[in-house]
Amino acid sequence: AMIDVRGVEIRAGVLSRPEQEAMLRDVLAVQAAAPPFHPVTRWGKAMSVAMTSAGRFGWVSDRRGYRYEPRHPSGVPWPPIPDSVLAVWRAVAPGMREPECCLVNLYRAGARMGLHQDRDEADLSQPVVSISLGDEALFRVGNLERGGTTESVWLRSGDVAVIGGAARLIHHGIDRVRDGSSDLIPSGGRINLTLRVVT
Ligand code: MD3
Ligand code: FE
Repeated sequence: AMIDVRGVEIRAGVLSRPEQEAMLRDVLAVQAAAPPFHPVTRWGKAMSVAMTSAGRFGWVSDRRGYRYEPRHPSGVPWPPIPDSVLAVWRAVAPGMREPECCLVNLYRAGARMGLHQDRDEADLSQPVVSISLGDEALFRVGNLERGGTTESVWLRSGDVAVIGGAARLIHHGIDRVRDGSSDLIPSGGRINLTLRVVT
């Protein structure tokens, strides 16, 4: 089933359990090569979500601000985006450029992501594709401008969201994660993958 929340297309249950398990193995290999870290904002506060990336570019933040970088903070290049993940992009974003970044967001109990826009990418005609694995998360969608009303929806393991067109610059965030709601990830928690064209 597909639901549309203010232009954010959420395709529920796209990935089968075996597909989720295979993707999780690939994402754990990415994490082994590029260990997750808690980015620090310009104001010196560590984010509650741990992050790493795969692809030509990864997203980093520190006291200098946030940006895309070709290397993990350790100096190693980011590992390639797994084929299992690329296959989802190609299926839901046909005719688009190939993704250059797969941002891996790791939510343990209590982690959240405040309302924000994704606008660090040079080509905003390219969509963002999001894949949820593990525990359910309460996703909030706002408006193109700051403020106003919001709508919330639960994202579940195996759901894929496609954000393009006018919705590309909408405010969005994750309010909370329902601890223990999925048994996909043995250590618990939630993993969200976002695929983006960066340049
Ligand atoms: C709507 N991640 O990494 S994914 C992010 O679940 C981010 O980790 C959230 O927001 C997460 O930037 C939400 C769904 C999503 C991703 C990108 C979007 C929704 C979006 C970009 C524009 C509008
Ligand atoms: Fe975002």
